[in-house]
Amino acid sequence: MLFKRVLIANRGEIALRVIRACREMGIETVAVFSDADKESLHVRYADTAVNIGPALSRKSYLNMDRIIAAAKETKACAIHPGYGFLSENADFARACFDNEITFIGPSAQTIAMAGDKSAARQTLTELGIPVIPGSDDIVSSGDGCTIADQVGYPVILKAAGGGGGRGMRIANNSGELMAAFSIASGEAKAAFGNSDLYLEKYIEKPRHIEIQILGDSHGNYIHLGERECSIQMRYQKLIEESPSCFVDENLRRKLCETAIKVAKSIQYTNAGTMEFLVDKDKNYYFMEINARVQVEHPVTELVTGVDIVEQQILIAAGETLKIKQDDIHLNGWSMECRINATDPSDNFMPSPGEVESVIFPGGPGVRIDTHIHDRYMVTPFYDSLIGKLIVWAKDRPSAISRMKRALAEFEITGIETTIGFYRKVFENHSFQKGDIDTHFLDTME
Ligand code: MV4
Repeated sequence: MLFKRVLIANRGEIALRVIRACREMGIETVAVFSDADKESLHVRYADTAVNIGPALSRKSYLNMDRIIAAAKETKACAIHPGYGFLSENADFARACFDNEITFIGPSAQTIAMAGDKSAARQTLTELGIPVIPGSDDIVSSGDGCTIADQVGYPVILKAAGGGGGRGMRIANNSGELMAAFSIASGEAKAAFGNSDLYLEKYIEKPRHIEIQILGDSHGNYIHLGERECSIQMRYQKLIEESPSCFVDENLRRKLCETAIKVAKSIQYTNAGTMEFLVDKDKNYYFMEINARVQVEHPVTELVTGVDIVEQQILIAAGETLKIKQDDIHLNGWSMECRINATDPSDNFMPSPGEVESVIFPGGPGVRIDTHIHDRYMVTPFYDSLIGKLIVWAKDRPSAISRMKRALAEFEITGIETTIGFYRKVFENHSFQKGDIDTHFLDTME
């Protein structure tokens, strides 16, 4: 039996995305909201809404007890966590389970395994899955030098306690490595309260390519092809597309087989993403698992025709995947621009304030996922993502033309956004040729 009522433990565009899926499936919805989001669309669109506390995330959207209590009060039988907030929190998944509420995501155990990079690396190496050559565990500067000599310079130090690029340091020789150790461990200690470091061979100018998978609770797995996510700044993705023009049939088969192998090895259920770094010679290395629905999921939806959020709900309800691998064909090309309330002329600093007016693009092949509207107040409390512009067309050149057309129609007044910046990116010849890697924006003029 499908769920009667689902609580959405999130806000913004992803809360709307989940509410829309539920509504189409005939499932009632419960929104939760902070004091800052009283007027938000997710509150209006849901059948019921519960205030869960002050604006600060820690006191509302991250407050497990308040959210579980809201689910019980409203008799919601399942919770969709969206992305961010509690979406990859094993304790929250377990708290749901303990309260007989279905968490729409992987099990608490699987989330914990996905988050334990050292354990994951060990398991995956044993399975013959390519991981970046390096230390299997945290290293001292002495062992680090030995391993660096084995894998060859340049190498990169990464904080064991964190992610998102903080505490990372590159070294081109043993002298630099010694200095990098003391800087990186200090940074790691300050940022994550843990000075432990890993060492890896540094992959120069890699592409970030990820595979979307679905796994049900009966051991069935399918993949939905890749997403190219190399266009990023300071580890924040800005533009994503599917498929990737760098991925040929051979590489796609290998990446997708590997992704499913990883998923099976940790009995991954629900929608998930396996992230890879791919070097210029098409060597690929597994990096990490994203145990949630991702911001960029729409590009996969538009080329596969699969509603990923609907699939998450069906899988969580215990249904068997009805889609078979042979049903999946990557059709055409999709691209997404993340619309952020940030100022490109001021180092992409957050630029909260009131949206005075907004005019959305439309027409053939254009999808907008957003919670903003005229007079919407962008507060400084949450992520600066205020919407996503997604296009579909028959091939990459047509998708680029369509995105340019949509960006030209898009107008937001009252706050700074990334729209104008994307107009420049889509005029860039290297970008148009698909000649991109994770450092593309560092050097784009
Ligand atoms: C790397 C790498 C090159 N070589 N590891 C950045 C965030 C963190 N999750 C992993 N990151 C990287 N790890 C090795 N051995 C380059 C990056 C990297 C990157 C990765 C994914 C997406 C964007 C990136 C931008 C710069 C660097």
